[in-house]
Amino acid sequence: MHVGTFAAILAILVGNIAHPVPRDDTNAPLTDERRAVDFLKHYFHYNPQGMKNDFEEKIKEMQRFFRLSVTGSLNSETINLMEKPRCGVPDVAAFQLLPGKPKWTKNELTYRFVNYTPDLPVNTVKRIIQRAFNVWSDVTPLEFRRVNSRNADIVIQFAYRYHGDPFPFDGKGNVLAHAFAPGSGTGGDVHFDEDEKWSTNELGISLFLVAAHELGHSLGLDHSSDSSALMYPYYTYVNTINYSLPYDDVQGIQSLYVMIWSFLEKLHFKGSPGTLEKGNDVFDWHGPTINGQELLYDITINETALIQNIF
Ligand SMILES: [Ca+2]
Ligand SMILES: [Zn+2]
Ligand SMILES: [Zn+2]
Repeated sequence: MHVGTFAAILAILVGNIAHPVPRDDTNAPLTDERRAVDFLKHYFHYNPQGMKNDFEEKIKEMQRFFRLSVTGSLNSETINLMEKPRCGVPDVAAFQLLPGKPKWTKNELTYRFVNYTPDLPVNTVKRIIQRAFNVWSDVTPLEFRRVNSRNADIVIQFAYRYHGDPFPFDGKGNVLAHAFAPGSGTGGDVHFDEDEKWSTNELGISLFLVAAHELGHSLGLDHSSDSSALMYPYYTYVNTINYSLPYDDVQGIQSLYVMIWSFLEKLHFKGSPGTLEKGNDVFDWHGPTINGQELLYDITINETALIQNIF
């Protein structure tokens, strides 16, 4: 793209700041249907020219995903949800038909900051992001280390509007952040919309909650339709003091990175079930007991039951 074209697009966007949904390139106010088409294209891979992608069917798919009443029509419940603050990552992944999910093949990952939000002190941002990483490292074998080198696995950036990838931010509200699935290049990277007011509490947008959600994508998780899950696409403030990762997310991340494997390997060496301490974590393994064709393992981490039939 020529620099001139880029500057022209930027000028159009800046001129459109008053419009809540600036993805459109005309000055006409968006009708609900136009807005819904944009929404479905971005989040549900709706292709208006496609053979099977009937608009009504896509609305139904969206309503099913969010557990709304499935009417296929643009009722107020559906329109309201489309306009709430949320993550910019699609709800239905483009690579859904490919076998397997992208995940990191090493347990020690590095991250670096490109910049910091002016909304909070630098040390507060560092501490919040570290806490957001801890949410995931607490329940997996993953470990995260902040580095300054350019080739960090996860690159964290605060940006306005166009910022070098095909997913420009949209000004204050609606899209808050996005992240890329594990991989090289931009894989794992997290971008926050600097037009949001980032905060440590319910005034503004909680940087901790959004960061923890986005890092879920960085590690390979998709969106969940469980509205209590951290990986639910829409933002809801919950108290972040002593934050505990919801069960849906624990299950999700442990289906990708199973702490149990290294634990069981060690126990198999010893040839018997038992207890193992790793850092502050206490693993307990009993079994197997036989249930039909299945071998059941009774496993707890810090006295929380985790997985039973893992083989
Ligand atoms: Ca935004
Ligand atoms: Zn998301
Ligand atoms: Zn981006």
